[in-house]
Amino acid sequence: MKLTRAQFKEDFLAEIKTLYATDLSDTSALNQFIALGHLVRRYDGSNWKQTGDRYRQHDDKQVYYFSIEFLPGRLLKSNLLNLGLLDTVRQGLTELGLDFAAISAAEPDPGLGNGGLGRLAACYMDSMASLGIAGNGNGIRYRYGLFKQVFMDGYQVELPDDWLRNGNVWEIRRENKACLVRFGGNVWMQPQPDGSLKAISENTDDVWAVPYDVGMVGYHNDVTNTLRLWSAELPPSADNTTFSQARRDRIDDITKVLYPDDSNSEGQALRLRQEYFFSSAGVQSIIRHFGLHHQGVKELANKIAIHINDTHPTLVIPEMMRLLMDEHHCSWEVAWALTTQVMSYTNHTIMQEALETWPIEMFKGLLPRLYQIVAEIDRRYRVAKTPIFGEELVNRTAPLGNGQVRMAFLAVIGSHSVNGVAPLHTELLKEDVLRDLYQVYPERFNNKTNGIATRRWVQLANEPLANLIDSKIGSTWRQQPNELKTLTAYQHDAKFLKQLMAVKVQNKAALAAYIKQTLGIDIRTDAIFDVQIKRLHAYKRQLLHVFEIIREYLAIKDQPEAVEPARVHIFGAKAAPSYHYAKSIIKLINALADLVNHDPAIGDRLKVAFIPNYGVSLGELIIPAADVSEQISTASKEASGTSNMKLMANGAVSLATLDGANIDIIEAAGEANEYAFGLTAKAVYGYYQRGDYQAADFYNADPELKRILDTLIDGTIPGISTEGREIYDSLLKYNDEFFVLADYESYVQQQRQIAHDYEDQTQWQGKALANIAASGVFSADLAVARYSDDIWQVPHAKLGQ
Ligand code: Z2T
Repeated sequence: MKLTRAQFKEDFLAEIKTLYATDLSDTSALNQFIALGHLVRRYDGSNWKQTGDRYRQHDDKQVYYFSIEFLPGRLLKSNLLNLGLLDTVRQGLTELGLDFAAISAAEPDPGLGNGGLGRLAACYMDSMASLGIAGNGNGIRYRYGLFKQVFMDGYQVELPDDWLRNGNVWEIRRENKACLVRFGGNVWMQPQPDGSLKAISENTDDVWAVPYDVGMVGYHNDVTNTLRLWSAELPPSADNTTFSQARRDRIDDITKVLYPDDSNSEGQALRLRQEYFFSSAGVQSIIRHFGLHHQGVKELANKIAIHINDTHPTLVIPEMMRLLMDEHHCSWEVAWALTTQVMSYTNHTIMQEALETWPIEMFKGLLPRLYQIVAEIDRRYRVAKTPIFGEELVNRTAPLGNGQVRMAFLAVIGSHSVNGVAPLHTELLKEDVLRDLYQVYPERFNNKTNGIATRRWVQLANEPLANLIDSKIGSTWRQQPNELKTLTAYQHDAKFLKQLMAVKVQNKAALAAYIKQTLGIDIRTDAIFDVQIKRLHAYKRQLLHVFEIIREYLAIKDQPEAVEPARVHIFGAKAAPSYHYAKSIIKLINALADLVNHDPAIGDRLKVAFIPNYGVSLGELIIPAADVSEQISTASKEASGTSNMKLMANGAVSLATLDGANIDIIEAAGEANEYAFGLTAKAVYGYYQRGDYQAADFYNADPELKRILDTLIDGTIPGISTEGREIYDSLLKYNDEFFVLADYESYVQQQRQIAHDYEDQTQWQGKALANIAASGVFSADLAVARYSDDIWQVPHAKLGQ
């Protein structure tokens, strides 16, 4: 939109006056942020309304992206950017003597997700709006986001994330769009005059679902879509006498806090309540909105696509069946045909412990009507498929089995599409986790490689790089990410590579300042910034990275005179509060950091910085400063990864196993520009099949590795007597479930190569450039366009090839 600086300043000062009834000089950065937020809302208000009006007028097919997590990050800068107001506002504020960076840092970062899955949902919301797709998000407005992580004595301590303390400027509470979600009670089938049966629910525990809408602003296209987050409240009619305190608490608890588990399912009833709560409220509001503009239900599948982001929203399937049958008088057959045409499902992991199942007894008690419907889906599936595939396969794949409701199977059976998030992952779904269902529904399986919001992760997070790119290839890459490819023309342009290096050093200085301020560690900007940022998980193998640090430490101690480039190892990682082993690794890293950072013999040649409370905002600071991107999961375990893509787009080279999207990154940027190592997924599966992995063999065969492992238990690293032993035992006594020892040698070899290659900065920056240039293919815009074409069948803005 058009806005002069003078007009903006006038608007801003008026907003401050209205909101705070005081002078600008008397307001905090938070006050200023809130005033700016209000202003942005006002500037965007007509776009948001008109987008909804236009969708209604044109009767556009709507996509609903259901996700139990959304990690949008701070919205001020990205909304300003997308509205075309960033420079005007930044300059205007500067002219008012204000600090724009401090104001945007005052915005709380909504931590409504654990990691990749939640961030992916947010990237896709951005792309849907930017491609003009009628895309809506549907999720939960958690009162508390993912815990805030602090370290005490090197241990992780979790503090509540009270992110709504000062309200949320971006949301609109729409109680007029609220609906009731029913739990528990009992169901009986009431005979109807026409001879049919109607399900009647009684004595239910009713919860009032209130939506809070947040605008998702498209990039320079006047589109603002809606992310709808549901909050659980007491139904308005309920007074103190009819609702016990226990029942009030039960309602309050539903949307109180995000479960802090990444790739793990705890199986608690409250989580099932959360899942049904936002699935039911979402489907009810979709059907209500649809009903306003359409006569029959027949059009439903032409006008609505519902996407199930992992299994958490799978209950949308039986919930839609319930609504169509119980409230809109559809037959089972009609309801089922519509439901399966509407639904599509993305799987995000092959880790067995993350596959959701619910005990039938729990499910039945909490959701009696839904249970009847799931049981009928199960019955019909068995009847239809047993003659073709036999009883055994059908038993293995039916929605009900072993006393459990199996959510992934229900999701596949109730959808027309199921996708993995990288080619290897999709192949493993077909061969392993979902192989039996792949026999039944081969045509439903497809791959959609993940993507990232390049505008947030490069344009906003790394403005110096974005400007440098503009100076060479113009600025249309911001909408046409494939144009980044043309940067390869500068692969051997020494002047350009120097500029690229200067950008990196500038970003490193910003991160170094933060590390100095928060951790008190001095780091050199000419050091290799070796970065691993992701949830703490055994399969992600932060431990392998630790072994490299110990190796470097011992090498300097052994040979103080050897010259190697300085290194900084940077970690960001939260551990699930109940994940004991992950917490031990955190303690190990912090203890090692203590040892290394304070050893005078080491000086500034090696530093370890474990930055607490990693999340979207810290990612925006760390990623632009990275030289090396550690993507070192055991091959086959990381479905895709997305930090790998963000780091690549910012010119880090990948030190990577052949896992998830690493494989595709290596192919896109060229092998010569990455550092691949380790067992292939095939080799890992080979070990499983033969059952002949012997971790101790690697320990015994390699004296350097043995010495490193021994530091865990011999007192070399102070303060880890319990954790060191536990980790040591996980490798040798329990045979190293994630093949850390098997991959050690090839990993270290690549680390040595990196140290060597980094010395030649021209060559090194050439690799960085190759990564930036190849990163366009991992843009979320392209990923969302593929979902739109292949799965949702909705139109979108054109993207060049
Ligand atoms: C999650 O972030 C991911 C998978 C999950 O499986 C759960 C969560 Cl919270 C249930 C991650 C994958 O681990 C990662 O490889 C992938 O890139 C990301 O989802 C987005 O697809």
